[in-house]
Amino acid sequence: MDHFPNVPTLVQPKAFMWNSKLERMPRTELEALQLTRLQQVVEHVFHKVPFFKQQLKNSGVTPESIKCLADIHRIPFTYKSNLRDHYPYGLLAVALPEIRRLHASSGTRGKPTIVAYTKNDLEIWAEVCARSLAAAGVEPGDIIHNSYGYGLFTGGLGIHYGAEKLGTTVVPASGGKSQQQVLLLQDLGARVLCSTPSYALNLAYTLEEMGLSCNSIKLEIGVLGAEPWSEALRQQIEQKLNITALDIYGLSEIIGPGISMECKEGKNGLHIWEDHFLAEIVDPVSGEPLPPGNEGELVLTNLSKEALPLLRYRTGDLSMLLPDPCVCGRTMVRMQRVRARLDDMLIVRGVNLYPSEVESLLLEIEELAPHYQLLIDKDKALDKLEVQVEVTDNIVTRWGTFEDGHLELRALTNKITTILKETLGLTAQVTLLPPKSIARSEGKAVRVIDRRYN
Ligand code: DLL
Repeated sequence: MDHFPNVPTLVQPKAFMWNSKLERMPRTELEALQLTRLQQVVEHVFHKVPFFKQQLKNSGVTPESIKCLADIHRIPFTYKSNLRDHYPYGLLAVALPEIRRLHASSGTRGKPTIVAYTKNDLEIWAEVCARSLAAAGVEPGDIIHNSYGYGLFTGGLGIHYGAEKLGTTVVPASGGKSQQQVLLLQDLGARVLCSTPSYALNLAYTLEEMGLSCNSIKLEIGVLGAEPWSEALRQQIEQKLNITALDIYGLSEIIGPGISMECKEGKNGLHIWEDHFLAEIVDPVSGEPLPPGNEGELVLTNLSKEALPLLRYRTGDLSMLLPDPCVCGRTMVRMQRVRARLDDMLIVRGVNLYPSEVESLLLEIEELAPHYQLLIDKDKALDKLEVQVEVTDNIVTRWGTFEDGHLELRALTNKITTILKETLGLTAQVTLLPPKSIARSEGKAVRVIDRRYN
C-alpha cells in the first residue's frame, strides 16, 4: 500500500519522544514491519477465530495470500455488529485464562461491546499511551490529573498505565465532583490534565465559579479526547485554563485511547502509531479505499493485538490521512481530527449536518457560552431542530438580569438564526438560555437529544 512514498525521515528530531527509534522509523522499514505483522495477525485469527476464518475464506483470502500491504483490501470489513453478534467472548483469539482484563464500551442501547486484553496487549496499550503523552510534551516526573472515567470505559485505566510507564505521578481523579477536582488540581499541582474536552471546560467553569483564577493551578498541558471537538472549543479551553490542549484519539474495540495523538510541535493532525494500527480511509457508502487527503471513514486493523484483534474495523469516524511530513520528525502518518461520527450526522429537513459544525459557529459568537444542545423532534411529518445555547455570565451582568435583556435576546436570537441559515442552510429554532441551564459533562458530552423515535 505505497500510500506515503514521499515522507522523508527527518534526522534531527526536536521533540522528546518516548520511543524515537520507532516513531522516526523510515517509512520503508515501517511498512515492512506492518506487512510482517499483518501476515501474522491474519494467520492468528484465521486459525483461532471461526468467524474470521469464515470471512476470509468467503473472500478467498488465506494467510499465505497476503503478499503486500495492498492485499489488505481483499480482506472483508469488520463491523460493531459483528462484536455484538458474538457477545461476549465469541471473537476472542486466545483462551479465556490468557485474558488479563476486560473493558466495555457503553452502547446507547442493548448490550455493551466487550473488549479483551492479554498481558502483552496491556503492555502495548501502555506503550502507545506513553508515546501519546510524551508527544503532548509530558515528561517523566510530571504530575498527571486523570479525569477520564475509571472502570469499564477505557479512558481512565488506559491513560493511567501509559502515564505510569512514562514515569509520571498519576492522580486517578476519574469523572465528577468537579469542585473537589479543582481543589486537587490546586493542592497537588498537576501539570497535565487528561479528560474529555467538555469536562476540561466544565473544570474551567467550576474554577471560575469558585472565584479562582487559572493562575491558582499549575496546568500547562491538556490531553483531551474521546469525543469530537472543534478548533473553536480548543481555543476556549486553552484560554480559560491557560494550557496547550492536544487531541488524543482511540476506541475500545481497537485498544482504547492512544491509537493516535497530536504532537505539541505540529499541533495539526494526530500521529497514528502505525506499527500497531494500520489505518485506511474508505468511502463510507461504497467501502472503496480513498487516497490520502480525502475525507472518509477511518478503518483500522490491529497489527499486534493478541486477545481480540480486529481486521479492517469500520470505526464510523470521519477523518482524513495527512501524509505530509510533520515538523516534530515523527514519520508516522497523521490523521485529521475526527470531525464527527458518521452516525451522529443529523438529517434535518434534507440538510445533512454534524453537531461540531454548529459548535464552530456558536463559539464564534461573543455573547454565547460554549454550552449547547441540539434537540430534534418531529413537527408533523417534518424534522424540527432546536438549538439551545447559554449566554455568558458577562452579558447577563451587563443586562442586570437575564429577563431584563429581552430585547437584546430577541436580536441575538435573530442573529444566530440567520447565521445558521446562511452558513449551514439550516432552519433552526434558536433558544437562548441563562448561564448554567444545560447539564455539565462529566465524561462524554451529550450534544444531541433526538426525540424523533421516542
Ligand atoms: O473514547 C477511548 C478514548 C478515551 C479516546 C480517552 C481518547 C481519550 P470509546 O468509548 O470506545 O473509546 O469511544 C470511541 O469516541 O469511535 C470516536 O467516535 C470518539 N472519539 C474518541 N476519541 C476522539 C477524538 C474512547 N479525539 C469513539 N475526537 C470513537 C473525536 C473521538 N472523537
